[in-house]
Amino acid sequence: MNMSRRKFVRNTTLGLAAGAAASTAPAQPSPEKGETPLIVSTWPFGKASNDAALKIMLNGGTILDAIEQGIWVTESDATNKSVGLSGTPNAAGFTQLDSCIMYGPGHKAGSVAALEGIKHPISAARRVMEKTTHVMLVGEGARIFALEQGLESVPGDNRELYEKWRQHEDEHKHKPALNHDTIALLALGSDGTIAGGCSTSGLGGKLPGRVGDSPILGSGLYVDNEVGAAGATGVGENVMRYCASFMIVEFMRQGLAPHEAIVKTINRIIESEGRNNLSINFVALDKHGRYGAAGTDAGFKYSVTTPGQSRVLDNPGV
Ligand code: SD4
Repeated sequence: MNMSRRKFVRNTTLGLAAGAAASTAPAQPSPEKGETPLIVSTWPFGKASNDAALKIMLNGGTILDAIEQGIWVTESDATNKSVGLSGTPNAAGFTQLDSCIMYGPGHKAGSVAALEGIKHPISAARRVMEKTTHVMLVGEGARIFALEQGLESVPGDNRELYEKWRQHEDEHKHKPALNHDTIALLALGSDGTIAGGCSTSGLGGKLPGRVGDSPILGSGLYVDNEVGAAGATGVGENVMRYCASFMIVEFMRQGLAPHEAIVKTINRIIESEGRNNLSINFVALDKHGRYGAAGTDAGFKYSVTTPGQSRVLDNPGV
């Protein structure tokens, strides 16, 4: 395809999608004009990670450094009870972490699950991708690998935090969004490269060994360099049974704008489940620099950052 035709196709696609998105999601900001780098992440706490990631990219760092070090910010935040070692422990009183990273070129990925005592699971996931021939390591094997890689480790458990969580367990059960908040962070570089990362301590009080959607490629995160990327937050069991991030990217491949692709995916899951109290929320961006988000949790918010602005946006709903 020559340059002018490519431009025409792109502009036409943007125009059609912009119109359709506006009719289904009035709260959604109109698609940006492809400003890059573009970073989109889940929840308001994602903004600090986005800002760190953008800084790295603007200073000539790689998109993978941006993803990894951006997520470090949230993993290091001791006030965050759902990402990193400060995350709410499992039913045995230990915080087990799930994380993955995907790099568009070459469709590369690394992942760790049920990882204990490692400060930056996103770094463990990146090392799996870059230093091994495997894609996913779990449990003690993942921990030993991370230690061998020289990653920072922290001993001990979070029993005190677990006891506090137990006292409010019922309340959390009725408000699932309070119970868990993963960071899924997606980036589009100015050269068209797409990458993403995901990190979480998962559901508070989960059974030891329980793995959620976040480290499962295609569920908590999916990247396709020709199309875009999507990431999830919410009840992993309701995401991973549908490969929801993969589904969103595939709908974008068919021509839907990110928000439309998310809404279509959520509605398919709602229809299949016969209920909408699923606590499933997604962010997505595409190759053109458009982004979107939506979820079943009214309180879900997301963060969008470009060189022009960095902001937290409301869930436009489904
Ligand atoms: C999980 N999806 O472990 C994660 C938790 C989460 O917002 O995203 N919370 O199921």
